[in-house]
Amino acid sequence: MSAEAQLPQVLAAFDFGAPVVGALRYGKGHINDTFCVHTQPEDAMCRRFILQRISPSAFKHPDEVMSNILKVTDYLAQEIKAAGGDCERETMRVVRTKGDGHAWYTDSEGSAWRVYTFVEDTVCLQAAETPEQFAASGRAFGKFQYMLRDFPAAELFETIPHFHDTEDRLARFKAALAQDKLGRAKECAGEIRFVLDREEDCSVALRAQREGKLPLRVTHNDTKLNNVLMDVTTGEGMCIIDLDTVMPGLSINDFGDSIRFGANHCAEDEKDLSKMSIDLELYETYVKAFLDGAQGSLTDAELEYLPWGAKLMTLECGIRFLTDYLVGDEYFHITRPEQNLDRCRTQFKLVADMEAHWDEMNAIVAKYR
Ligand code: ADP
Ligand code: GN1
Ligand code: MG
Repeated sequence: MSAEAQLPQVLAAFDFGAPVVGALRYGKGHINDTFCVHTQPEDAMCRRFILQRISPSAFKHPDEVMSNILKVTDYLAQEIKAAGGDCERETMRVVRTKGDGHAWYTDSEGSAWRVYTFVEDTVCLQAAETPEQFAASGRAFGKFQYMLRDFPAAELFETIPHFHDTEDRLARFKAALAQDKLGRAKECAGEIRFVLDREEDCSVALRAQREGKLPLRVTHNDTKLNNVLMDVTTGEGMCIIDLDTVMPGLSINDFGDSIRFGANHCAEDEKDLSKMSIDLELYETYVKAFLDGAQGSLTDAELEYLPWGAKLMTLECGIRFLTDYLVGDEYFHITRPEQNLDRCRTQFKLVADMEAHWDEMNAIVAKYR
């Protein structure tokens, strides 16, 4: 059943505090089904909420996802309060169900739904319009990491096992390729070669972690620009959203995924690959901003491996898009055929361009160490 078809029972389940006047598809996420719900209190302005069906293909244990989110948002609220901030806007707030006050609702098909208050007076950008906006996102993600530096990581579930385990992503790609169940491999021989030529790279960060060089921290793991809401007045990163993958991870991956998505001028599914290249000025802007936000909490080794974070998150994401294309687009939402193949191609073009500018990427980080 479509998410829309479940809306009447789902909307009836949550305690919005006022009558619901409508719910419309919202946002550009690739994973969850997101709706914006409007309510009309009797004596106040219309209020908005974010309603989401948690993707069953991405998250096998929505109870564990919600347990993590409640713990992390409670913790952040305390940190924000202690720093004199506004916990209503600077972190997500979960809205409970009517009656039993659950943090999520399970529909008649077994899918889990949750509601957040809408963080108003913010914008969600698909691409930075100015370097300042990119810097603001970097400060916000760096600060997120800093605020969670003492969070007890053992309390968190691994919501998607092996999420940024690039070696495992490579193995799953090879399995999909061996099966080639839709006969699509012949359309992407160049992309397949690109991955196989970079097998060794897939182990670089994991080896550094195994050798004890890179520490495990509590990280966001999905630090795209569109996962931070910017304050419309100040332009600063107001609230980090999409907390489904907050779990133990590497700081270089949080840095790297932001670079992958934001330090270029190309949509993730652009067909014209000549538009894709690393913008080293934006890269430098983000390095500085992320480190400012992290307030000295990163080690020397983490700083040294930041460029690897950028390259590996881009390579890994391209491998994930390619794998999903080979198996028939089961994971990432698509709105047209071959969208996942196009997404893979932009990522690999970006990896190649990072390789061509590798010395500069390292030199920029060295300036801020
Ligand atoms: P996905 O996992 O599919 O990316 P997200 O949790 O990122 O889903 O949400 C999708 C979009 O919904 C975001 O890009 C943002 O535009 C919007 N959004 C999510 N949560 C909020 C919120 N609390 N307030 C305002 N907008 C939100
Ligand atoms: C997904 O959920 P969203 O759209 O913010 C994905 C990320 C990918 C990204 C690529 C849980 O992010 O890992 O990097 O698409 N999230 C999940 O755009 O798999
Ligand atoms: Mg998102």
